[in-house]
Amino acid sequence: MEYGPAPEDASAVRDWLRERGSFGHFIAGRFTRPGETFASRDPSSGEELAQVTQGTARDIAKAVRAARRAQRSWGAMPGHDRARFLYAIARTIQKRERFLAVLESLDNGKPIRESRDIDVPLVVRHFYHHAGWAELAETEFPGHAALGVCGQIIPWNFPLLMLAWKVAPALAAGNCVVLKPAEYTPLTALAFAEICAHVGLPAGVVNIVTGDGETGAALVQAPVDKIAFTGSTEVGRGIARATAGSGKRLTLELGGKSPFVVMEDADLDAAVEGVVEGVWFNQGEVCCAGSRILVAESVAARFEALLRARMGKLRLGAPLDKSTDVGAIVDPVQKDRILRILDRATAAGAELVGGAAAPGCFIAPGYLRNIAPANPGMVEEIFGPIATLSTFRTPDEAADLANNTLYGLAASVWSESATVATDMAARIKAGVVWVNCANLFDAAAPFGGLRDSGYGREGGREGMLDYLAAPVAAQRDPAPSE
Ligand code: TXE
Repeated sequence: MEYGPAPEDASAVRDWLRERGSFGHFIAGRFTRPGETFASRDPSSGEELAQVTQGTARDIAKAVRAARRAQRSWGAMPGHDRARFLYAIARTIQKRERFLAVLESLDNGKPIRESRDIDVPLVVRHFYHHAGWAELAETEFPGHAALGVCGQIIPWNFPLLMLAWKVAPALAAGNCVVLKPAEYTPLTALAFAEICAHVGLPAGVVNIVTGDGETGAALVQAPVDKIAFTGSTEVGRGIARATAGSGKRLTLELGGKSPFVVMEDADLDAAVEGVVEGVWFNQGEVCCAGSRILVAESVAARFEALLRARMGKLRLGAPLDKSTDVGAIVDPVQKDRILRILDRATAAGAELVGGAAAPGCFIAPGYLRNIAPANPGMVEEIFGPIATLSTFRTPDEAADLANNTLYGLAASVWSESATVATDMAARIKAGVVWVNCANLFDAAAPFGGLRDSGYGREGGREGMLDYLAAPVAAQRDPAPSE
């Protein structure tokens, strides 16, 4: 298979951007005229890609009204008719896979191999999967109704995939949406808006309003029936406070500091490959990154030697270069944030191996060793290509260290013994635990966190239930005689 975009793919994206130049919002099935705009840039070069409109509270109100109008007929439509639109969206994305992958890598900085082989195929899979749920809506969820209008706020690390995780189940369940993409990466959401128009999705079912945190805050305040948020724990907490007592349904997918536990009997070569996928994938900008590596002391020296050798082979480079393993950090602000945490971690005594900053938005993969449990590098979500490496002597100690965090999003356990692996997996408090793998996702497998990592699930049946109101009978308290 030939990797990397052919030159004409990148030029098709550049032509598309040049033709549009400046984007308005997508409301009621059409693009509005651009208002006050800001630039979306290629983080690897700093080049401006397009101007995008900063959404105001009025824009949000207009989008919510459009969604409300559309929801009456969308929610009343038989599930198999809604499914036809979801299938059409999936097929169109599939046809435009290369275009969307290049656009995503330009806007976000991620390697083209990842956007093309992971992000966009998972997006397609998500829409196909939820077309299936739409087909089955009446039989699988009898008596359930759509919630109504859902406000959705997404981050910049997997822009189109996070859109798919939110939009597909909402639509399958009969809701209409107002989605706000992250300010660093709005472009694939705007391309998605064109796809909605192209497949003839009824006007107002999907509305996209671009902008920053202020636009997001306006959406949280708007008269919607649900807010679905993925982003930082700090903003998530603020949204929980802002929606408390409002009757709005809320799901939050927040940060993580997930343990990556290498037991004494693990296949160390496989575990090292797991680190590449679990920590250095997507520049480490992954909420469920297995960023705290905990390794059995008896094999730690061998594991670290293998890890260091593998790390040295990773290629830091231009996102559109087919041989790049680690691309650009999404924005200079995020790069500074990562470097500040690393400074505090080393000032507190940790030793940084690799992890050098390079000009532009680049940081080489690395890890922190000799790191104390209370070191900021061990406690805070770094959200960059830097892991921590520490050791344990017994499985009890491993479980204690794994759970020594306020987060609870994911974990990864490595062992050649099914018993050892599943015993450890059961002791870790996390929404998902992978055994002998890391960062594997599927549309049918619900994903979501515990504790400070948030609540609610995305994907599969549980994900659908988070976009449906319980049947009226189930909402009633049973009478004492029942
Ligand atoms: O996130 P924000 P930032 C973590 C990660 C990262 C840190 C900061 O540790 O380093 O957060 O990233 C919108 N009301 N994650 O500052 O601000 C914002 O416009 C409503 C983990 O970029 O949370 C964007 O669309 N919305 C994470 C989205 O929230 C608001 C992914 C996320 O941005 C808002 C991203 C407000 N008051 C960052 N303020 C994950 N779980 O995957 C901002 N937003």
